[in-house]
Amino acid sequence: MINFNLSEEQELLKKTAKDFAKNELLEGAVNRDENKIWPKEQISKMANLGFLGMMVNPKWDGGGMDTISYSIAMEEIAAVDASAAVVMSVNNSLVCYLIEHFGSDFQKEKYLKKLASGSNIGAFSLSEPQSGSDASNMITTAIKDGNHYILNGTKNWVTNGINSDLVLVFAITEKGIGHRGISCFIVEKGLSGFECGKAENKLGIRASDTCELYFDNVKISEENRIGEEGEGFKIALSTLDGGRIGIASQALGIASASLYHSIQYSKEREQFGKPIANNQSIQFKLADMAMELEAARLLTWKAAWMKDQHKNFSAIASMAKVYASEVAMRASTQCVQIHGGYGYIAETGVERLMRDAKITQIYEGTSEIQRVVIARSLL
Ligand code: COS
Repeated sequence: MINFNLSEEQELLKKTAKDFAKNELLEGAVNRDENKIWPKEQISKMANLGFLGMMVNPKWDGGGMDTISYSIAMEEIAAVDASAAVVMSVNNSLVCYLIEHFGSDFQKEKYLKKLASGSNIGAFSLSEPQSGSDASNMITTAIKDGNHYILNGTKNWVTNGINSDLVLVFAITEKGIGHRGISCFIVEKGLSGFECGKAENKLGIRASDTCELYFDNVKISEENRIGEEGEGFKIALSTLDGGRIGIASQALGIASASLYHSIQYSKEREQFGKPIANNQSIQFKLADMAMELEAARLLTWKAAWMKDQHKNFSAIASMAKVYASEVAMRASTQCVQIHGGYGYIAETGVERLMRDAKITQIYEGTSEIQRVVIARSLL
Protein backbone atom coordinates (compact mmCIF):
# COMPACT_ATOMS: atom_id res chain seq x y z
CA MET A 1 0.00 0.00 0.00
CA ILE A 2 1.41 3.39 -0.95
CA ASN A 3 1.03 6.11 1.66
CA PHE A 4 2.12 9.63 0.77
CA ASN A 5 1.33 11.10 4.20
CA LEU A 6 4.23 12.27 6.28
CA SER A 7 4.26 10.96 9.85
CA GLU A 8 3.68 13.38 12.74
CA GLU A 9 7.40 13.32 13.47
CA GLN A 10 8.24 14.09 9.85
CA GLU A 11 5.75 17.00 9.77
CA LEU A 12 7.30 18.39 12.94
CA LEU A 13 10.81 17.96 11.57
CA LYS A 14 9.80 19.75 8.34
CA LYS A 15 8.43 22.68 10.34
CA THR A 16 11.53 22.80 12.57
CA ALA A 17 13.85 22.83 9.55
CA LYS A 18 11.73 25.42 7.73
CA ASP A 19 11.57 27.72 10.77
CA PHE A 20 15.29 27.34 11.38
CA ALA A 21 16.08 28.17 7.76
CA LYS A 22 13.84 31.25 7.85
CA ASN A 23 14.99 32.51 11.25
CA GLU A 24 18.67 31.63 11.23
CA LEU A 25 19.86 31.13 7.66
CA LEU A 26 17.94 33.64 5.56
CA GLU A 27 19.42 36.82 6.95
CA GLY A 28 23.01 37.01 5.81
CA ALA A 29 22.77 34.29 3.16
CA VAL A 30 23.49 36.75 0.32
CA ASN A 31 26.38 38.28 2.28
CA ARG A 32 27.91 34.91 3.19
CA ASP A 33 27.68 33.88 -0.47
CA GLU A 34 29.19 37.10 -1.75
CA ASN A 35 32.07 37.10 0.73
CA LYS A 36 32.62 33.34 0.95
CA ILE A 37 31.92 33.20 4.69
CA TRP A 38 31.56 29.66 6.06
CA PRO A 39 28.34 29.54 8.21
CA LYS A 40 30.11 28.54 11.44
CA GLU A 41 27.53 29.85 13.88
CA GLN A 42 24.63 28.50 11.82
CA ILE A 43 26.23 25.05 11.49
CA SER A 44 26.67 24.89 15.25
CA LYS A 45 22.96 25.68 15.69
CA MET A 46 22.15 22.96 13.15
CA ALA A 47 24.23 20.58 15.27
CA ASN A 48 22.14 21.52 18.33
CA LEU A 49 18.99 20.64 16.39
CA GLY A 50 20.45 17.23 15.54
CA PHE A 51 20.76 17.98 11.81
CA LEU A 52 24.34 16.76 11.40
CA GLY A 53 23.89 13.09 12.27
CA MET A 54 20.23 12.55 11.55
CA MET A 55 20.30 8.91 10.47
CA VAL A 56 22.96 7.66 12.89
CA ASN A 57 21.87 5.20 15.56
CA PRO A 58 21.26 7.02 18.90
CA LYS A 59 23.80 4.59 20.40
CA TRP A 60 26.41 6.68 18.54
CA ASP A 61 24.76 10.00 19.43
CA GLY A 62 22.75 10.31 16.21
CA GLY A 63 19.09 11.07 15.60
CA GLY A 64 18.05 7.55 14.54
CA MET A 65 15.82 8.97 11.79
CA ASP A 66 14.95 7.51 8.42
CA THR A 67 16.28 8.75 5.09
CA ILE A 68 12.99 10.44 4.08
CA SER A 69 13.24 12.61 7.21
CA TYR A 70 16.79 13.49 6.22
CA SER A 71 15.63 14.38 2.71
CA ILE A 72 12.84 16.60 4.10
CA ALA A 73 15.24 18.52 6.37
CA MET A 74 17.84 18.85 3.61
CA GLU A 75 15.23 20.29 1.22
CA GLU A 76 14.13 22.94 3.74
CA ILE A 77 17.70 23.99 4.57
CA ALA A 78 18.75 24.07 0.90
CA ALA A 79 15.72 26.17 -0.05
CA VAL A 80 17.27 29.03 1.91
CA ASP A 81 21.00 28.27 1.94
CA ALA A 82 22.42 25.57 -0.32
CA SER A 83 25.89 26.16 1.14
CA ALA A 84 24.76 25.21 4.66
CA ALA A 85 22.91 22.27 3.10
CA VAL A 86 26.02 20.80 1.51
CA VAL A 87 27.91 20.94 4.81
CA MET A 88 24.98 19.02 6.31
CA SER A 89 24.81 16.57 3.42
CA VAL A 90 28.50 15.64 3.46
CA ASN A 91 28.54 15.18 7.23
CA ASN A 92 25.36 13.06 7.27
CA SER A 93 25.28 10.94 4.19
CA LEU A 94 28.95 10.57 3.39
CA VAL A 95 31.00 10.81 6.58
CA CYS A 96 28.64 9.58 9.32
CA TYR A 97 27.14 6.93 7.05
CA LEU A 98 30.52 5.55 6.02
CA ILE A 99 31.90 5.28 9.55
CA GLU A 100 28.67 3.84 10.95
CA HIS A 101 28.37 1.18 8.25
CA PHE A 102 31.98 0.24 7.63
CA GLY A 103 33.93 1.47 10.66
CA SER A 104 35.02 -0.42 13.80
CA ASP A 105 33.49 0.15 17.23
CA PHE A 106 36.71 1.90 18.20
CA GLN A 107 36.27 4.34 15.26
CA LYS A 108 32.60 4.87 16.08
CA GLU A 109 33.37 5.60 19.72
CA LYS A 110 36.28 7.90 18.92
CA TYR A 111 35.00 9.70 15.80
CA LEU A 112 31.37 8.95 14.92
CA LYS A 113 29.90 10.22 18.19
CA LYS A 114 31.46 13.66 17.73
CA LEU A 115 30.46 13.78 14.05
CA ALA A 116 26.88 12.67 14.67
CA SER A 117 26.39 15.22 17.44
CA GLY A 118 27.93 17.87 15.20
CA SER A 119 30.70 18.81 17.61
CA ASN A 120 33.08 17.70 14.84
CA ILE A 121 32.68 18.15 11.08
CA GLY A 122 33.88 15.63 8.53
CA ALA A 123 34.94 15.65 4.89
CA PHE A 124 35.11 12.95 2.18
CA SER A 125 38.07 12.90 -0.17
CA LEU A 126 38.01 10.63 -3.22
CA SER A 127 38.79 12.83 -6.26
CA GLU A 128 42.24 13.82 -7.46
CA PRO A 129 43.34 16.24 -10.17
CA GLN A 130 43.54 13.40 -12.75
CA SER A 131 40.72 11.21 -11.40
CA GLY A 132 37.17 12.56 -11.13
CA SER A 133 34.51 10.42 -12.79
CA ASP A 134 37.14 7.68 -13.24
CA ALA A 135 37.52 7.58 -9.49
CA SER A 136 39.66 4.44 -9.21
CA ASN A 137 42.39 6.07 -11.32
CA MET A 138 43.91 7.68 -8.23
CA ILE A 139 47.63 7.97 -7.47
CA THR A 140 47.64 8.89 -3.77
CA THR A 141 49.33 6.07 -1.88
CA ALA A 142 49.19 4.76 1.68
CA ILE A 143 52.15 2.43 2.15
CA LYS A 144 52.22 0.09 5.15
CA ASP A 145 55.03 0.68 7.63
CA GLY A 146 54.69 -1.52 10.73
CA ASN A 147 51.38 -0.66 12.36
CA HIS A 148 51.11 2.61 10.42
CA TYR A 149 50.55 3.77 6.86
CA ILE A 150 52.49 6.57 5.18
CA LEU A 151 50.16 8.72 3.08
CA ASN A 152 51.42 10.70 0.06
CA GLY A 153 49.49 12.54 -2.64
CA THR A 154 47.11 15.34 -3.58
CA LYS A 155 43.31 15.31 -3.40
CA ASN A 156 40.92 17.93 -4.74
CA TRP A 157 37.33 19.19 -4.72
CA VAL A 158 37.05 18.44 -1.01
CA THR A 159 33.87 19.98 0.44
CA ASN A 160 34.41 20.97 4.12
CA GLY A 161 38.14 20.46 3.47
CA ILE A 162 39.17 23.55 5.41
CA ASN A 163 36.49 23.61 8.12
CA SER A 164 36.47 19.91 9.00
CA ASP A 165 38.11 18.13 11.93
CA LEU A 166 38.82 14.96 10.01
CA VAL A 167 38.77 13.68 6.44
CA LEU A 168 37.93 10.26 5.01
CA VAL A 169 40.71 9.68 2.50
CA PHE A 170 40.90 6.99 -0.18
CA ALA A 171 44.37 5.87 -1.20
CA ILE A 172 46.19 3.01 -2.92
CA THR A 173 47.59 0.45 -0.51
CA GLU A 174 48.54 -2.00 -3.27
CA LYS A 175 49.57 -0.82 -6.71
CA GLY A 176 48.75 -2.49 -10.02
CA ILE A 177 45.47 -4.18 -9.08
CA GLY A 178 43.10 -1.31 -9.90
CA HIS A 179 40.19 -0.60 -7.59
CA ARG A 180 41.00 -3.68 -5.48
CA GLY A 181 44.13 -1.90 -4.23
CA ILE A 182 42.25 1.10 -2.75
CA SER A 183 41.67 1.51 1.01
CA CYS A 184 39.91 4.08 3.15
CA PHE A 185 41.37 5.98 6.13
CA ILE A 186 40.24 8.42 8.79
CA VAL A 187 42.79 11.23 8.69
CA GLU A 188 42.70 13.79 11.49
CA LYS A 189 43.53 17.43 10.94
CA GLY A 190 46.78 18.61 12.47
CA LEU A 191 48.87 15.57 11.54
CA SER A 192 52.39 16.45 10.44
CA GLY A 193 52.63 16.72 6.63
CA PHE A 194 48.87 17.27 6.12
CA GLU A 195 48.04 20.67 4.55
CA CYS A 196 44.91 22.23 3.05
CA GLY A 197 45.04 24.36 -0.09
CA LYS A 198 43.28 27.69 -0.50
CA ALA A 199 39.48 27.82 -0.70
CA GLU A 200 38.40 27.52 -4.34
CA ASN A 201 36.66 30.58 -5.81
CA LYS A 202 33.45 28.93 -7.00
CA LEU A 203 30.46 29.84 -9.17
CA GLY A 204 27.99 28.76 -6.48
CA ILE A 205 27.67 27.36 -2.95
CA ARG A 206 30.26 30.01 -2.19
CA ALA A 207 29.71 29.97 1.58
CA SER A 208 30.82 26.33 1.72
CA ASP A 209 34.51 25.59 1.43
CA THR A 210 36.15 23.43 -1.21
CA CYS A 211 39.90 22.90 -1.36
CA GLU A 212 42.81 20.68 -2.31
CA LEU A 213 44.48 18.51 0.33
CA TYR A 214 48.20 17.72 0.34
CA PHE A 215 49.72 14.70 2.08
CA ASP A 216 53.48 14.58 2.48
CA ASN A 217 54.54 11.46 4.42
CA VAL A 218 51.56 11.68 6.76
CA LYS A 219 51.69 8.88 9.34
CA ILE A 220 48.31 7.23 9.95
CA SER A 221 47.66 4.60 12.56
CA GLU A 222 46.48 1.22 11.25
CA GLU A 223 43.45 1.48 13.56
CA ASN A 224 42.26 4.39 11.38
CA ARG A 225 41.88 2.20 8.29
CA ILE A 226 38.19 1.62 7.62
CA GLY A 227 37.36 -1.94 6.57
CA GLU A 228 39.97 -4.26 5.13
CA GLU A 229 42.74 -3.29 2.76
CA GLY A 230 41.34 -3.17 -0.79
CA GLU A 231 37.73 -2.56 0.24
CA GLY A 232 37.97 1.22 -0.09
CA PHE A 233 36.55 1.65 -3.60
CA LYS A 234 33.39 -0.35 -2.92
CA ILE A 235 32.97 1.50 0.38
CA ALA A 236 33.25 4.80 -1.53
CA LEU A 237 30.73 3.83 -4.23
CA SER A 238 28.14 2.42 -1.88
CA THR A 239 28.46 5.50 0.34
CA LEU A 240 28.03 7.76 -2.69
CA ASP A 241 24.76 5.96 -3.50
CA GLY A 242 23.30 7.44 -0.31
CA GLY A 243 25.13 10.74 -0.78
CA ARG A 244 23.28 11.17 -4.07
CA ILE A 245 19.96 11.16 -2.20
CA GLY A 246 21.33 14.03 -0.11
CA ILE A 247 22.31 16.01 -3.21
CA ALA A 248 18.96 15.25 -4.88
CA SER A 249 17.31 16.70 -1.75
CA GLN A 250 19.52 19.77 -1.94
CA ALA A 251 18.40 20.20 -5.55
CA LEU A 252 14.75 19.87 -4.46
CA GLY A 253 15.30 22.75 -2.04
CA ILE A 254 16.75 24.95 -4.77
CA ALA A 255 13.87 24.06 -7.12
CA SER A 256 11.19 24.69 -4.48
CA ALA A 257 12.73 28.06 -3.59
CA SER A 258 12.78 28.92 -7.30
CA LEU A 259 9.08 28.12 -7.58
CA TYR A 260 8.22 30.02 -4.39
CA HIS A 261 10.03 33.20 -5.46
CA SER A 262 8.59 32.95 -8.97
CA ILE A 263 5.03 32.78 -7.63
CA GLN A 264 5.55 35.66 -5.18
CA TYR A 265 7.19 37.95 -7.71
CA SER A 266 4.85 37.24 -10.61
CA LYS A 267 1.84 38.13 -8.41
CA GLU A 268 3.47 41.41 -7.28
CA ARG A 269 5.16 42.61 -10.45
CA GLU A 270 2.87 44.60 -12.71
CA GLN A 271 3.51 45.30 -16.37
CA PHE A 272 1.03 46.61 -18.95
CA GLY A 273 -1.34 47.38 -16.06
CA LYS A 274 -1.65 43.88 -14.58
CA PRO A 275 0.42 41.37 -12.58
CA ILE A 276 2.70 39.36 -14.86
CA ALA A 277 1.15 36.20 -13.30
CA ASN A 278 -1.91 36.95 -15.48
CA ASN A 279 0.14 36.09 -18.56
CA GLN A 280 -0.11 32.54 -19.80
CA SER A 281 3.61 32.56 -20.66
CA ILE A 282 4.38 33.01 -16.94
CA GLN A 283 1.68 30.57 -15.82
CA PHE A 284 3.09 27.82 -18.03
CA LYS A 285 6.54 28.33 -16.53
CA LEU A 286 5.08 28.02 -13.01
CA ALA A 287 3.11 24.92 -14.00
CA ASP A 288 6.20 23.21 -15.42
CA MET A 289 8.24 24.07 -12.33
CA ALA A 290 5.58 22.68 -9.98
CA MET A 291 5.09 19.52 -12.05
CA GLU A 292 8.79 18.74 -12.31
CA LEU A 293 9.42 19.51 -8.64
CA GLU A 294 6.67 17.10 -7.61
CA ALA A 295 8.08 14.34 -9.83
CA ALA A 296 11.64 14.92 -8.57
CA ARG A 297 10.48 14.80 -4.95
CA LEU A 298 8.62 11.52 -5.48
CA LEU A 299 11.69 9.99 -7.10
CA THR A 300 13.95 11.18 -4.28
CA TRP A 301 11.62 9.93 -1.56
CA LYS A 302 11.32 6.58 -3.32
CA ALA A 303 15.12 6.29 -3.37
CA ALA A 304 15.19 7.20 0.34
CA TRP A 305 12.48 4.63 1.09
CA MET A 306 14.32 1.90 -0.84
CA LYS A 307 17.51 2.66 1.07
CA ASP A 308 15.66 2.33 4.36
CA GLN A 309 14.10 -0.95 3.17
CA HIS A 310 17.64 -2.26 2.47
CA LYS A 311 16.79 -2.76 -1.20
CA ASN A 312 19.31 -2.10 -3.97
CA PHE A 313 18.83 1.66 -4.37
CA SER A 314 21.90 2.52 -6.45
CA ALA A 315 20.10 3.15 -9.78
CA ILE A 316 17.11 4.95 -8.27
CA ALA A 317 19.42 7.21 -6.25
CA SER A 318 21.16 8.09 -9.52
CA MET A 319 17.77 8.73 -11.17
CA ALA A 320 16.77 10.99 -8.28
CA LYS A 321 20.02 12.92 -8.42
CA VAL A 322 20.14 13.42 -12.16
CA TYR A 323 16.47 14.37 -12.40
CA ALA A 324 16.29 16.61 -9.33
CA SER A 325 19.48 18.44 -10.28
CA GLU A 326 18.22 19.07 -13.81
CA VAL A 327 14.88 20.27 -12.41
CA ALA A 328 16.75 22.63 -10.05
CA MET A 329 18.74 24.03 -12.97
CA ARG A 330 15.64 24.58 -15.13
CA ALA A 331 13.53 25.99 -12.30
CA SER A 332 16.22 28.42 -11.09
CA THR A 333 16.92 29.61 -14.65
CA GLN A 334 13.20 30.25 -15.21
CA CYS A 335 13.04 32.00 -11.84
CA VAL A 336 15.73 34.45 -12.94
CA GLN A 337 13.90 34.90 -16.25
CA ILE A 338 10.61 35.71 -14.48
CA HIS A 339 12.42 38.30 -12.33
CA GLY A 340 13.92 39.91 -15.45
CA GLY A 341 16.66 42.44 -14.65
CA TYR A 342 15.94 42.12 -10.91
CA GLY A 343 16.73 38.43 -11.17
CA TYR A 344 20.19 39.20 -12.46
CA ILE A 345 21.43 41.15 -9.42
CA ALA A 346 22.64 39.64 -6.16
CA GLU A 347 20.39 41.58 -3.76
CA THR A 348 17.22 39.92 -5.01
CA GLY A 349 18.73 36.55 -4.06
CA VAL A 350 17.46 34.48 -6.97
CA GLU A 351 20.57 34.49 -9.17
CA ARG A 352 22.22 32.61 -6.28
CA LEU A 353 19.71 29.78 -6.80
CA MET A 354 20.81 29.41 -10.41
CA ARG A 355 24.51 29.46 -9.51
CA ASP A 356 23.98 27.00 -6.63
CA ALA A 357 21.90 24.63 -8.78
CA LYS A 358 24.73 24.01 -11.23
CA ILE A 359 26.94 22.05 -8.83
CA THR A 360 24.19 19.53 -8.11
CA GLN A 361 24.66 18.32 -11.70
CA ILE A 362 28.38 17.84 -11.07
CA TYR A 363 29.40 16.73 -7.57
CA GLU A 364 28.97 13.27 -6.08
CA GLY A 365 28.95 12.01 -9.66
CA THR A 366 28.11 14.07 -12.75
CA SER A 367 24.76 13.68 -14.54
CA GLU A 368 26.65 11.69 -17.16
CA ILE A 369 27.96 9.25 -14.53
CA GLN A 370 24.46 8.91 -13.03
CA ARG A 371 23.22 7.90 -16.49
CA VAL A 372 26.05 5.34 -16.69
CA VAL A 373 24.92 3.84 -13.37
CA ILE A 374 21.26 3.79 -14.53
CA ALA A 375 22.08 2.28 -17.93
CA ARG A 376 24.28 -0.42 -16.38
CA SER A 377 21.44 -1.42 -14.08
CA LEU A 378 19.15 -1.79 -17.12
CA LEU A 379 21.60 -3.76 -19.20
N1 COS B 1 28.29 -0.01 -4.44
C1 COS B 1 29.21 -0.94 -4.12
N2 COS B 1 30.07 -1.49 -5.02
C2 COS B 1 29.95 -1.06 -6.29
C3 COS B 1 29.02 -0.09 -6.69
C4 COS B 1 28.16 0.43 -5.71
N3 COS B 1 27.24 1.35 -6.02
N4 COS B 1 29.15 0.13 -8.01
C5 COS B 1 30.13 -0.69 -8.44
N5 COS B 1 30.62 -1.39 -7.39
C6 COS B 1 31.71 -2.38 -7.40
C7 COS B 1 31.60 -3.30 -8.61
O1 COS B 1 30.82 -4.42 -8.33
C8 COS B 1 33.05 -3.65 -8.86
O2 COS B 1 33.46 -4.69 -8.00
P1 COS B 1 34.07 -6.09 -8.60
O3 COS B 1 35.22 -5.67 -9.46
O4 COS B 1 34.43 -6.86 -7.40
O5 COS B 1 32.95 -6.68 -9.39
C9 COS B 1 33.80 -2.41 -8.43
O6 COS B 1 32.93 -1.67 -7.56
C10 COS B 1 34.19 -1.51 -9.56
O7 COS B 1 33.02 -1.26 -10.31
P2 COS B 1 33.08 -0.82 -11.83
O8 COS B 1 33.98 -1.73 -12.60
O9 COS B 1 31.68 -0.63 -12.28
O10 COS B 1 33.82 0.58 -11.67
P3 COS B 1 34.14 1.70 -12.72
O11 COS B 1 35.55 2.09 -12.56
O12 COS B 1 33.64 1.32 -14.08
O13 COS B 1 33.29 2.94 -12.16
C11 COS B 1 31.51 4.41 -11.84
C12 COS B 1 31.96 2.97 -11.98
C13 COS B 1 31.81 5.22 -13.07
C14 COS B 1 30.00 4.34 -11.64
C15 COS B 1 32.17 5.02 -10.59
O14 COS B 1 33.55 5.18 -10.79
C16 COS B 1 31.60 6.35 -10.19
O15 COS B 1 30.57 6.41 -9.53
N6 COS B 1 32.30 7.45 -10.55
C17 COS B 1 31.94 8.76 -10.07
C18 COS B 1 32.67 9.03 -8.81
C19 COS B 1 32.06 10.16 -8.07
O16 COS B 1 30.87 10.18 -7.79
N7 COS B 1 32.89 11.12 -7.74
C20 COS B 1 32.50 12.21 -6.94
C21 COS B 1 33.38 12.19 -5.75
S1 COS B 1 32.72 12.91 -4.34
S2 COS B 1 32.62 14.80 -4.79
